[in-house]
Order: sequence, then structure tokens, then C-alpha cells
Amino acid sequence: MDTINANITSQQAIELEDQYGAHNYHPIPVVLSRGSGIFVWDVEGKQYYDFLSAYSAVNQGHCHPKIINALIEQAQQLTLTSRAFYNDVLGKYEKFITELFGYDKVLPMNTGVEGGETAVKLCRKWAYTVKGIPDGRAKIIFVTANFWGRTLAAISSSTDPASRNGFGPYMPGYEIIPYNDLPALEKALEDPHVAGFMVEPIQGEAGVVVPDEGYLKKAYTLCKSKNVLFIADEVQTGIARTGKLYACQYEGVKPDILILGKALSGGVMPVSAVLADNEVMLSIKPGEHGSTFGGNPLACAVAMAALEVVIDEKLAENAMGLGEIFRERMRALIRRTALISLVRGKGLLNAIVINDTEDSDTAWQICLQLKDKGLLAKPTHGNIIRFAPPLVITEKQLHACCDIIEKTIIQFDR
Ligand code: IF1
Repeated sequence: MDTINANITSQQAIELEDQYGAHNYHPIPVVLSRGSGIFVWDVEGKQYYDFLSAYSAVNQGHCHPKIINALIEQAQQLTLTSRAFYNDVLGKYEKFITELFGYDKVLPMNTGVEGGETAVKLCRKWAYTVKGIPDGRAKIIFVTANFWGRTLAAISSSTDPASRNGFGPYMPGYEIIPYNDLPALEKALEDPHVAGFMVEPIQGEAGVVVPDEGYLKKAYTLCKSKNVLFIADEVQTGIARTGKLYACQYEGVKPDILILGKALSGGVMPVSAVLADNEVMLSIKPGEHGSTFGGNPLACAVAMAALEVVIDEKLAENAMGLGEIFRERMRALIRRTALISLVRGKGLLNAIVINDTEDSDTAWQICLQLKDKGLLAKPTHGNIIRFAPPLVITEKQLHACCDIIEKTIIQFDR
């Protein structure tokens, strides 16, 4: 087939996807063929700053040499054994990641949503075998505008019509309360059948929504007072993105179950992990949960390298410092234009809110103009743009990017 090896134009690539791929996405019209660090290039060779980082999966930058080397070296040794046999990398990785995050045990999975599923299953199993909730009655509390993936268990907790509608029937055993609402949590926790509370420390999909200071700490304390597991979905906020190794650290909260994904592999392959201490983790017994690929040697080698890069290159510290600069630049911009009203976020997970309605296409139009000026970002909802560059960005580069954003917003014209 010619199309497989021949170089194609952006237009041809878009047409192929349109004709042969399911229409479950609506991408920004740019066709990327190469990435390095904070940059990606399209098939015509145009260079862009990547301000999405594959939804925070490439925190370490595109094709980080240390991670790619780990991938290549391990790929030449052994890629997959299944968990029917031991392999010589999994144990090393498990020791490394549990010591780094301070947990007794890890359960390795692949995608973020599998991490969430694992957490929910683990929580239910713990509820029946340790907490003593009657079988089949365990309840897990979620919050409005949560996002943890596309499986039926995940969309059953969703309040977003696009994610949820038309895919029923839905999974029972959930209760949804408003985000950032401690009295609502306190009330929901009165039900003795509540087993867990699952929350993103900063809501990504919702548009980088940061809860009030103290919310996570207080929510954790409330959960503890009712012997309810506090489950943190740090698939997007974890791995240094918000300026800490994981975002709950801002409030000194150690979740009972911590879910990681995305940048755990530096964006090289799907690698997720669920961390918990023995009392929780050992409630799942052999044969009760797993995955063909979870804990495969390739993933383990890649994840160790990806975590080492985060530590060696001080990516959390960089995200923390540069995040302050980014938000300050955006606040200066807000004083100059009526087009944007707000910047919010932590570390290098930020968003600006456009002064327009949620169903407008202003954010989309701005993103198209940013693309023309060499910066890629994606709208979330009609009036929010998320800015999340790889954490290896330098201060000088960040200023150059803020210049592009500033110029685009000031000149914005539809
Ligand atoms: C898509 C947004 C981001 C996540 C959190 C678990 C998962 C995700 C907090 C599941 C995934 C994604 C998936 C991606 C779009 C996306 C997203 F646009 F919806 F808002 F990142 F911000 N927990 N987030 O954010 O991880 O199974 O995908 O590995 O197209 O669905 P996954």
C-alpha cells in the first residue's frame, strides 16, 4: 500500500482520518510527524510549541532521550510475559515507585481509566472484606464535572452529557455531589454504606478548576472520620504537572488510593498505577483483578526512566516557578484586554477563561490563530483554553510563548 510509506501532506492525512477513522474526535487541523522536548513539527516542517503535552502525558518533553533509550534497550530484551510468570523488571519498578510515593504497594495497569477502575474495584473489595459493608451495597462518592475516562464505570459517574448520554444503562453504586462543597460531602458521608470518595485535586476536563485552599485536606479528614477511603485521581495532576510530585501534597494529604497515569511513561506508552497501603491493596487476591499488559517489563523500564527524569531534572520545581510567571503574564494581559477574564491553575497546569458563553467557538478560533503563530493549545468547553507545556520548558521559552499568546489575544479578530 502506497499510503503507508509515502510522505503525505497535512490535507491527505486529515482526509484519510476522516474517511477511515471513527468520528469520535474533532482535532485542531494540524498534522504532526515529529516531536522533541517542548516542540512538535507538522508534516510540512512547521515548528510549534506544544502547550497541550498530550493532555499532560509528555511532562518530560517529547521523545526524551533517557526514556527512549530505556524503551529501546528493554524492547530488545523482553517486552511482555503476562503476569502468569514473573519478570525481572516489575519488582524493581514496584520498589522504586512505592518508595518514591511512600506507599506499601502498587498495582500496575495501562491507561488512566483502568487506574480509576482499579481504584473503584479495590475500594469496593476493601469495603466488603475490611470495613464490613454488606455485600453489593458499597457506595462511592464522586463530584460534578469529574472526568476519569471513557469506560462505562467512568461515564456512569459523569455529569457531562457528551461523555454520558446515550450509553446507558449506567453503573449503580455511585453518588454525585458538587465539587468544592464540604457540607455536601459531610452530608453524603452520613450514609454508613459509603466506601470511598474519588476526586481530582484540580479538575482538568472541567477547565482546570482549582478548589478552595483547604478543601482536599478537610475532605480527607471528613473521610477519615467515617472510615471512608480518600481516592485521588492524579492521572493528569500527578507527575510534577502542578508543581509537586502529586497535587495532594500541596495540602499534606496522602490519599488512601492514589491513581497515576499519563506522564508516568513520559507519553511513550500507556502506563498507569494505583498506589495504596497493605490494608487496602491486599484486599484484592490472586485472580481477582489484572490485565495482560499491566506491569509488562517494557512499561516498567519506561516508567522508571520517566520518573527519574522528573526527579533528576527537577521538573516539579520548574513547573512551580514557571507557573507563577505564566499566571503573572496572563494577569498582566487581562488588564489589557476585555477578551479574557480569568487565569487559573497551579504549576504548569493552567487555563484562561474567555469572556464569552460556554457554547461559543471563541476559544476554538483563538486556538486556530495560536496555531498559525506556532503554538498549539486546545479549548476545553467553548470558552476555556488550557495551557500545559512540557515541564522541561525554560523561562526564556515560556516568555516567548507568553508573547505569542499575548499578541494573539490582543489582535484577536474573527
Ligand atoms: C480523551 C480532557 C484531559 C483524566 C483524569 C483519568 C483519565 C483522564 C483526570 C483517563 C483523561 C483525557 C483523555 C482524553 C481527553 C482528556 C482530557 F480533555 F478530557 F480534559 F486530559 F484533560 N483521569 N483525560 O484527565 O485517562 O484512560 O485516557 O489514559 O480524549 O478522552 P486515559
